[in-house]
Amino acid sequence: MLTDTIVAVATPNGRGGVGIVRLSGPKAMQVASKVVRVELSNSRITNYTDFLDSKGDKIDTGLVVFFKGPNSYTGENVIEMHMHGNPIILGEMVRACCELDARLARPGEFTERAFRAGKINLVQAEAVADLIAAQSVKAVRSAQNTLEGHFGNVVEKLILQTQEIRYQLEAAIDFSDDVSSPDFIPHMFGLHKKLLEGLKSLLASATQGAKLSEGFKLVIAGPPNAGKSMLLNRLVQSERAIVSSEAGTTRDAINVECRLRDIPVQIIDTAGLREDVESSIEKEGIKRTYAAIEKADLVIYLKDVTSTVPAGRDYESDLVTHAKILTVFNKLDKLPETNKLEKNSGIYISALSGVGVANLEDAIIENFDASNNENVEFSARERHLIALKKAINAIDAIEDVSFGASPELVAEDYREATGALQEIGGEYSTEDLLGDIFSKFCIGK
Ligand SMILES: Nc1nc2c(ncn2[C@@H]2O[C@H](COP(=O)(O)OP(=O)(O)OP(=O)(O)O)[C@@H](O)[C@H]2O)c(=O)[nH]1
Ligand SMILES: [Mg+2]
Repeated sequence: MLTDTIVAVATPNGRGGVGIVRLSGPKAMQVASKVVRVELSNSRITNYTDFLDSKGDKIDTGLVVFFKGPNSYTGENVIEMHMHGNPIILGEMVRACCELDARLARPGEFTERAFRAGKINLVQAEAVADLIAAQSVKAVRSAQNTLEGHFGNVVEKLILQTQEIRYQLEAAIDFSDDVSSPDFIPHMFGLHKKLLEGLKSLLASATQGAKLSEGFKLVIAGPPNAGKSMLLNRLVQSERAIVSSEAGTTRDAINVECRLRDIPVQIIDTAGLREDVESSIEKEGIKRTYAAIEKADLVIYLKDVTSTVPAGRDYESDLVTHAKILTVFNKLDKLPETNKLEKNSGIYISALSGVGVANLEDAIIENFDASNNENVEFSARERHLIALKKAINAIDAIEDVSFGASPELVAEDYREATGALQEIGGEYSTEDLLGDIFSKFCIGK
């Protein structure tokens, strides 16, 4: 219920110089008037005050700021209490507000209220979460751009273009002379091509933006005992996975988020691929390996350079994935120095000694095409990519003659494209989608 008044600690859990409790809703003023000792009539003015609990006993001293709705983050009356950054003090204040007339906010509820009040669209709400979660300066900048509306504005322009084509088409259908005029088809097809170009270019930059906020998926696959887990540990510089000479050590896929050369990457170590597996756990592990490979942005297929007899089948050639596969030979340290490997193609490393791993990192970054990240314009999410692809698919197959031959069908395709684009900004979003997006926020945001 949006008529509730909500309260939460807005600063991270832990101790610090300042901790902030935030109140928002129709009764925010009423609740605050009982827990501070100053008048809260002037918006955006800071006042020094004692903070009190619900019985009037002093909890702390600090600063209070009143933001009069609609000129506040949520659009409602908002009160921020800047207290000493101790979770006990902040907890006492939250409890006091709840004993008066507020309730504890759900994750993301302040931002959800900003969205519902029309202060920001859904893309901007998501950008708030991405901004808080951003792991690099580039990710911060791109989330800020999205928050400022850069991404949403491009989507908005494309929606207008899509609607414009549909309106012109519908008008022409109503006056059928227009459809048969010689200029009609080239004119409409010109607009169509321009729109498609715009959609595809937005998809390309949004894809880079999504990678920057959600991270590239790098899957390490290969036969058992190739050293996949040791390579994972080497790349993330911590002993995350068990390494052992027993074949079939890794069962479940191990997912580690890290940064390679300042780029967020999810590295996924997987169960070794082999046939004739007895254990049902390992079988399930191998199933998960294939599932991870399917979703990968890049696959490292790791082999033991010393294994002359390939253990069973070589699976590399039948991996099903859109991703590029990098063949990497491990355990270079075990080869005699005289062995001239450079003549063969592939990347040679020793996960044990670290030799060649820097080269491998270069190759990984190059293959992510992360250099494009230099110019990432804005943050984006998987959900936006799906909607953009839906819009493109709706109109991609339209040919120039279709505008004259079946204008009604073309108009319908355009209607579908518009709907898909409108999903991005959340104009017609479902409660499920909103629940899904805001539940991933932290409390207090
Ligand atoms: N000499 C040498 N040994 C290595 C190297 N990398 C891994 N090993 C050894 O190879 C064995 C297997 O390593 P793991 O990392 O567990 O191999 P894995 O590919 O994860 O194996 P599974 O999880 O069973 O599929 C261990 O005994 C490691 O110590 C390397 O670069 N050089
Ligand atoms: Mg392993």
